[in-house]
Parts: sequence; C-alpha cells; structure tokens
Amino acid sequence: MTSFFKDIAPIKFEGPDSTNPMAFHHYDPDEIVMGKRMEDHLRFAVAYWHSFAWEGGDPFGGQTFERPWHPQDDMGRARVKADAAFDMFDILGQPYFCWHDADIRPEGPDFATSLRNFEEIIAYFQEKMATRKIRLLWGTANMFSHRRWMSGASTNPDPDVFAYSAATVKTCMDATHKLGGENYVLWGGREGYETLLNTDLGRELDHMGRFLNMVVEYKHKIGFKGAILVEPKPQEPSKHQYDYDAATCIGFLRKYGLEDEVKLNLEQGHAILAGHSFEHEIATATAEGMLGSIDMNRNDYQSGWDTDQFPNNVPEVALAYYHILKSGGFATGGTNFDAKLRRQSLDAEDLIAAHVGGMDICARGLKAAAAMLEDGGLETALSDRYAGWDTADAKTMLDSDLDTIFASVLSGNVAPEPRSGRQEMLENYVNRFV
Ligand code: XUL
Ligand code: CO
Repeated sequence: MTSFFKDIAPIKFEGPDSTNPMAFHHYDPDEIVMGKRMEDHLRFAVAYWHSFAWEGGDPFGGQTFERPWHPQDDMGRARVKADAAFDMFDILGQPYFCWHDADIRPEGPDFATSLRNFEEIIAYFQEKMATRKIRLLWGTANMFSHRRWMSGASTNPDPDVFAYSAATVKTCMDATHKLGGENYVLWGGREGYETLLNTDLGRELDHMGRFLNMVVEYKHKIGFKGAILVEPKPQEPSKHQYDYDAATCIGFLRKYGLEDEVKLNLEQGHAILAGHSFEHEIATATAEGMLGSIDMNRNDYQSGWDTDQFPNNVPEVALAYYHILKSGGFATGGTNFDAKLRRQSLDAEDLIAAHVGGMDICARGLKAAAAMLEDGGLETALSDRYAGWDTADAKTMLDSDLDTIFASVLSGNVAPEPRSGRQEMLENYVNRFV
C-alpha cells in the first residue's frame, strides 16, 4: 500500500444500518438482483483522469490537490500514480477502470517519446493486473488538452493533425487490446466548432466519418473483440459539438455506414446539457440497439456546465437503470464514474468516500429499477396505453394509405376519445420504489 491511502482498509458491505462512512450501505457485490450479482449488473469503473490526473483547478485558479505523483511530468511519478490508483482499486474492489493515454503517461517532446512512456506504463499496468481481478472497461485517447488539438482532432483543418489523431488512436487501441479492454471510446473533445465563419462543417463531418471507419477497420485488423463507442456531448469545450446527443450520433453513424459497428457511451451530465433527461438518452439508444456503456456523473443543475460530480440522486439513477435493465442490461458496457471531487476535497478519504457514495447511490437505483420491473406496474400502464394498436384494424391501417384511412374517417368509423396520460399516478408509482 502506498502512503497515500495508508490508513484506509478495503471497503466492506455493512448494510443500511451501519454508520461507518467507509463502508458500503447498499452496494453488496454478491447480492442477487433479477437473477444476477449486483457487481455483474453495475460493472463499476473508476476513471483515472478525474481521480488521479485532475489537480483541482478551475478557470479562476490552479491546482489545489497535492499528490505524491505531482508534478505529472515524470515517468517515476507516473508509476507512483499507478501504484496509488491500483491501491484504490484494491480498497474499493470495483471490477473495472478506464483511462486516456494522457492520464497515465507524461507527454514527451515528440510522438515517439510519448509512445515509449505510454507503452512502459501499459506494461506496468499489465504486471499489476496479472495478480488482481481488476479489468479495463475502456481506453481512450485525450485529443483535446494539448494545444495541437485546439481546432479538433479528426475534424481539424490541418491534415497533419488528422494524421496525428490517427496515429494516437492506433496506439490507444493497441494498448486497450493488450490489456483485454472490453470497449474503446471516442469522445469528440474538440470535434466541433466555435464559428461557421472559419468552419467547413460538411467537410469536417466527412473527415470524422472516414476517421471512425478507419477505427473500425483497425479494430477488425487487430482482432479487438470489444465494442467501439462514441460519447455524445452537446457543447463544451466547443460551442457546437458534432456528437450533440444520442439521436444526432445515431444519424451520423447511419450516414457513414457505421450503425452495426459503433454504439454509444452515454453520460448523465451530457444528457442534461443537451436538454434531455438521462433516461431519454438511454431510451433513444436502446430503441435502436445502440446502448454501449454509461458515464454516471451528474452536473450541477444551477451552473449549466459540465461539473462532473458523483451521482447523488436515487430517483434519477433508478430511472436510468430501469431503461438499462428493460433493454437486457449491459453487454460489454458498465457504469463509469467520469466524476471528479470538488476542488476543496483534498484528502485521500474524500476520493474513497466519493466512490463509495456513488456506488451506493447506483446500487439503490438498480434495486429500485429491478423492483419496478419485477412489479411490472409501468409496463402494464404502457401496454394499456397502447392497447389500441394491438387490434387488427390498427395493424391493417399501418399497411394502408392516406386515401383508405381518409375514407374510413369520413364514413364515421373513427371516433377519437381522449384518455388520461396518468402522469401523476405513474410518478406516484415510481415514488413507492425510490
Ligand atoms: C468529457 C468526458 C470525457 C469522456 C472521455 O466531458 O466525458 O471524459 O468520457 O474522453
Ligand atoms: Co464522459
């Protein structure tokens, strides 16, 4: 155990009556929910970037955290950071983690040095993973922080940056494959624009479509069996982001022939930024068989930007898992905490408590979702509401045409009768479970 987490013992499930803040109160990995262990439903992942690479800065001030691996410009300290990360994985016992290349290795003066640093750390991870149960949920490339990416990665007006993006993603896919990763994620960090005065939107979308096809071609070439996922987000850092929301991404994937190859990594906070609820995004994806994985981090509802906080709202989380369970649950995906501490939360204990709380909230949400599904109240209400469509006449109508339908309405055979949508009754129903 590194000195960073030295006094913190592995977190155990102690049940809802325990007052120990360093225990799980609702997350019992072995509890069976709808025939499956809770750990296998939720498939929690720790995000290396927020938990270990983010230093506590905000637009008004720099670093607040002081960690033994700071400054993050040295390979020795990258190892110290990895030691601390794996210590935390041992303490939490969550099954997965995720990284960007830039989180785990220092940037070198050129591509080849950065790659050497990256490969050394990947080998170090491999050693650590060999003696543990922890697995990689997904890897990804950070193509938004360094100034070279300021005008985008694959959508950059400069073909040299497109080339740099392709080379970078190749190395991150190789590393993900080497570590047995279950998915590879592409979030379009700066794939968008600030002003159309300097942007050829159609050309940029074509480049992004070709780039993603190259990613898929490479996946098959190396025999990577995991899923390729894109992560929608409507704005920030670019004013307009191309991967706005689930529906926009699905349209984009269809246009470039990728709908059978790429799925979505949906994030709660991004859904809210897009003016949706999280369950809207999940239902949009599951309706199209496009749900891959989720980032379960919320935003502050008052500040209107991407605050990346740990979840703390059971009813919201319950509705998200309701739609996930209803669609059959995760396949390769899981629940990633793409969440960071508040900048005043300086201590090692804060980092552990944040994850413990997030895991407990998700466990409560999952259990509530499972109870609602098992009870079947919402499904019965849905089938009642759409029962008219089960009649032979209604089915025939869908195969007819406007003239035939017109004739039927004109002859007086059709008499619409408004019925209550029962929204409050249904909200009260949900309230019984959360
Ligand atoms: C940014 C965001 C990213 C992606 C991975 O808002 O969510 O951290 O999840 O690049
Ligand atoms: Co995310």
